[in-house]
Amino acid sequence: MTSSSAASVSSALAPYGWDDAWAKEFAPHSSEGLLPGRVIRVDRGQCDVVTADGVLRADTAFVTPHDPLRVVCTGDWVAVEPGGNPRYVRTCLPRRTAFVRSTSSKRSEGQILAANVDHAIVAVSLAVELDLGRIERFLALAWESGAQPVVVLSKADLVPDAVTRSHLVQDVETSAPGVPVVPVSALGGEGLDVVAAIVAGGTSVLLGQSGAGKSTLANALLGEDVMTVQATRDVDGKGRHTTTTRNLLALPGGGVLIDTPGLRGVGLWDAGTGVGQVFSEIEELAERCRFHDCAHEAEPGCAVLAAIDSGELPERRLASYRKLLRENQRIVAKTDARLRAEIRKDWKRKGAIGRAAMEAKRGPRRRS
Ligand SMILES: Nc1nc2c(ncn2[C@@H]2O[C@H](COP(=O)(O)OP(=O)(O)OP(=O)(O)O)[C@@H](O)[C@H]2O)c(=O)[nH]1
Ligand SMILES: [Mg+2]
Ligand SMILES: [Zn+2]
Repeated sequence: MTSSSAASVSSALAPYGWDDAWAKEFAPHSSEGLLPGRVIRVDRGQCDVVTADGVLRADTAFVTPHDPLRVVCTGDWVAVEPGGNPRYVRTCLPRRTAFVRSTSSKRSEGQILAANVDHAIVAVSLAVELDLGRIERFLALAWESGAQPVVVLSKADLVPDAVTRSHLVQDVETSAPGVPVVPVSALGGEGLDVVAAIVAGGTSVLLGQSGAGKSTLANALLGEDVMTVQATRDVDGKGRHTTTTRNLLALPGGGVLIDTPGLRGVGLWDAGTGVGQVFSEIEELAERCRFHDCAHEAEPGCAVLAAIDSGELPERRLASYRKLLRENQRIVAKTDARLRAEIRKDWKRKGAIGRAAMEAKRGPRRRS
């Protein structure tokens, strides 16, 4: 039996998230003699791919065309050549989900930060003042990725006062409908069990600013110091951009974790749906406005303004919603609609397959 037999592939790669659906997706490449593997790190045109034959270094020139969103990324499932110098990645399997932000460059290209993730964990340090607008921005991209967003409020040991802490958690919860908000101390151990339970299922990516404690949390979940950690700067508490590559790690308790370098900022990239999900309570209120095209400015019968008046909806939320909608419209106007649609097709496909399966069960619905 060769090491590329189905059984050995599955036992070697299952800890990295390999399942029947990936096996099926990979089947045509298997008959070409290629090896399946998951990208655990990418740097400068090369990547490390975990396969049934161990971790192989491979060149991505074959699958890296001009489109930055097609670039092989940590978390991708790929088909690699069994040998060769250099050895090449030949194909990247269609993504189920992908976390994309726009680069800070003027051209606002999309940049993919992680592929095939089930949970997008936004790490926010409790050691510095909360920036709810930034959390909302991260969450818009997280929802848009197709993954379930989670907020981890890190360094909870630095806020020992229970009342203060619960106010902070509440503020974030108000800004994150439908998102679990978990205070965690990687050093003290608090909340780690909750995060461990979340990450045990599927693939999770840790995102956030430098110094938020992502790698410290990754090490705590791994039970050993794999990732390098560095103290934040004394002057302003900012991180030192310690982690420089995106690293995929298999967790001892099951599940896969991607640790990423700290982000200075995240720009929205075609995240209209995500913005709607971050502000779902406003979109629900808007359905009750008297006019269906209500701009919630001064219209009579506006349910959104009424909710602000009654104190149910913080005014900051509406302002933030508007700001992110405007930013998203600017980005969408600048990028090529056809390209966006084509890229989306890949990672929305999983959802489409799920829907098709459901329809097959229920019987087809009337076509419009
Ligand atoms: N008090 C306390 N400090 C923590 C905790 N988690 C992380 N830190 C500290 O925060 C600093 C930065 O931690 P890192 O894990 O390197 O942060 P990071 O988010 O990975 O940073 P980058 O790799 O630069 O993006 C280190 O000094 C950690 O010891 C925590 O739970 N409590
Ligand atoms: Mg780090
Ligand atoms: Zn209104």
